[in-house]
Formats: sequence, C-alpha cells, structure tokens
Amino acid sequence: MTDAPGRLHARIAELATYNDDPAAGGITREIYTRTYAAALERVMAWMREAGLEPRLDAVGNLFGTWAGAEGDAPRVLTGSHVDTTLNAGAYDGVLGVLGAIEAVESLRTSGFAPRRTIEVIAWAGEEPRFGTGCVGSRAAAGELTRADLDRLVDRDGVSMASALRLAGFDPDRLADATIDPVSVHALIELHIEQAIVLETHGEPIGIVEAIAAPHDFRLTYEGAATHAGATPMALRHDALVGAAEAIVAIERLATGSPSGSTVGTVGVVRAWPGAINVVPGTVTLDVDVRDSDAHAREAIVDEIVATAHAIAAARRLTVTVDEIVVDTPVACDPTIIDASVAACEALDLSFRRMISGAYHDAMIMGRRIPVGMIFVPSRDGVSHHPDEYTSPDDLDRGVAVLAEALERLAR
Ligand code: HGY
Ligand code: MN
Ligand code: MN
Repeated sequence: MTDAPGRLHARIAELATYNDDPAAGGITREIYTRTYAAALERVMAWMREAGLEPRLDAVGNLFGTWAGAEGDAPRVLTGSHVDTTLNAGAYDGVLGVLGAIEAVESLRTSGFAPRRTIEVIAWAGEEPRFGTGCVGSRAAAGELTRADLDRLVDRDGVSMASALRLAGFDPDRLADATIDPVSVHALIELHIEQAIVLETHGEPIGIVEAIAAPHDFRLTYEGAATHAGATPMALRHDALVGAAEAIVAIERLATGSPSGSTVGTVGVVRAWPGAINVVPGTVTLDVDVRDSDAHAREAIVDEIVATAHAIAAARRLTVTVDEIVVDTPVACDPTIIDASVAACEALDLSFRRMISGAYHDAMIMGRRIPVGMIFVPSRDGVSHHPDEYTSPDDLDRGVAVLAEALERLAR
C-alpha cells in the first residue's frame, strides 16, 4: 500500500486527541478554536515532512504546496477539512487531508514529478459552527461578503468575524482568500462515505457523480408563555407542541418525496423560557433539507413551509421562516471521474459510482471548478458520531486511488 505501514492511522489517532469535549465520548474540534489551531500546527508539520510548503490564507484555509514543473499551469487541488461537528468521529474530513499528504509522500517516493502544482488543502470551517458549513471554501469561491462574517454567528452568538480576530486573522482581508477559478485544473477530495452503501454492496471504493446540497432554514414558533400549572389545556398556545407537530410533518414530507432521495432533519430545537413550569412561548427549529435533485428538494421545502403555517393557524401560534443557506447540488467532472476510474482499474479495485448525501467543500468549489470525490466505506454507515470508523486497509485503498488519480491529473 501507499503509506509507511500505519503512519496514516497513527496520525489520524493523534489528531483525534485534539478534542475540546472528550468526556462526551466523541471529538469536538471546532474551527477558530485554540484546539483547532494546535491541530493545524501538527498538520503543517506533517505537510513539511512530505515536502509540502504550508501557508494559511486570510480565513485560515491551510494550503500545502508541491510546486509543479509548469508553475503557471492551472494546478490540482486536493484535501478536505480537519474541523469537526459536535461530538464527532475521527475520520470525517481528516482522511481527506492526512490521506492527501500520504498520497503526495507516495508519489514523491515513486519518483513522480508533477507538471502541474499540487496543493493539499485543509479547508477552514467545513462544519457549521456558524450555522452554515464550508465557510473557508465559500470564502475561496468568493461567495462570502464581509457583512456575512458579522451575520454568521455560532450557538453562543459569537460571529465568524469575532472568531477570526480571536484566532489572529483579519476579517477585513476576506477578499484575499478568493481563488481565481482559471488557476485551477481540478479539485479531488478523498472522504469517508458517511453512509452504508459501500459496506452493503461490499465495494471498497466509491466514485462520486453528484453531491447533494442543503436548503437550511429556521422556523420560529411564537405562542404564549403561561403558568404550566394554572393554565387550562384549552387556553394554551404552546409553541413547543406546535413545533413538535411540525417536526413530525418534516419527517413525513421528506420521506414521501417523489425523488426518493430527499432527507429532512431538525437537529437543533430551542425553547424559551426553558423552565419546567412555564408553557413554552417561543421555539426555534433549525431545519436541514437535502437532495441531489434541487427541484425535488425545493418542492418539499415549500410543502414544509406551507404545513408549518397551517399548524400555526390551527393552534393560534405565529411562525416565521428565516433562510440559513440554500446551496446548489453539484455534478462531478467527467475528467476527474475518469481519472478515478482509471486509478481503480490500475489498482485492480472494484468501485461503485454514487451520490454523496453529505455536503463537502467540493460542493462549494464545484460551482466554479471541475471537482471529483473518492469515497471509502464507513462501518455501519456511522458518521458524525464517536463510533465513526473506517478500517486501515480501506483507508489505505482510498489513499492509493487518490495518489493514482492525482498522478493522472497533475502529470
Ligand atoms: O453536514 C454535512 O454534510 C457535512 O458532513 N458537514
Ligand atoms: Mn461532516
Ligand atoms: Mn466532511
């Protein structure tokens, strides 16, 4: 296999120790925290060991550069993210960064000299600390405005701009992070599948054809906060019961979507005042609806919003809808898919063409440059959870395919 026996696995295990909440059982390493910065220092050191020249851009995207013979030819990007969501696993994103470093090491060892410059990237903030994911790649895609940095806030009300400053960056330098699409030939991202399709079909490699995208929004139900003991049931306007009805409706509508691939989730529920003896007067639901078919997704979002209003009317509540993010599903580039197929064939590995239900930085960059993704299996399809796991052999196969694909894209 490509890397020195076990080096990749040991590094993944080491990165897992950079954790702000070990007591919860999983890994929490959010962007712009001191723990994240310490983890990034280790990744920079590993980049240097691989002969990659590290640099941070204006929003903390980390680039490790392997200069090609034709320095001004459009370059090849690879990488993923090393920030995590809450109480997460050790492989989501991390494989795409550390595996890319391993792929570069093995290409160097094989004597390959790239014509095109290759850059390994650890994108900043792929996970939605600020409510919206992929803030680093959005900045690189020129999709974030300076006002967004003040508007995007985390669960404690800390804005992305404040978090950037605390981490030593200057939010007013945002525009410096923009990558000119003309300067990029291809972007290919190695990632764990985060679902159970590869394991179910016994395939070691997935080649992604399209990446589903989220339409996220917040529903705010307003009722009447009253005494939990003294208010008769018939006189209540309980915002949380209305919100509960909406949550069940979201599940029903997503499940019944004609596309068969729409998913709907309410992962964040907040109720005020949050006392056991007060009927909740205000409730917010953060809703995540995704599909690789944007038309089908929007039809379901429309039905969800209409149903949310009908529930409010029936219960004499009010409901407001605030958009969080509306992303566009992305088709992967045929040239990169072909390079990935050729890589699997060269390694005599079977593969499965598939859709990514999870979003990735490749989804953001894919709106402007050619992108592709390589998946390796997730045990039991578990991800965003402490039990997230991919075997060393599966990790190494993913790295080997990435190295072969990079060789084809950069020569
Ligand atoms: O939510 C996602 O799809 C990604 O894993 N952050
Ligand atoms: Mn994730
Ligand atoms: Mn990820």
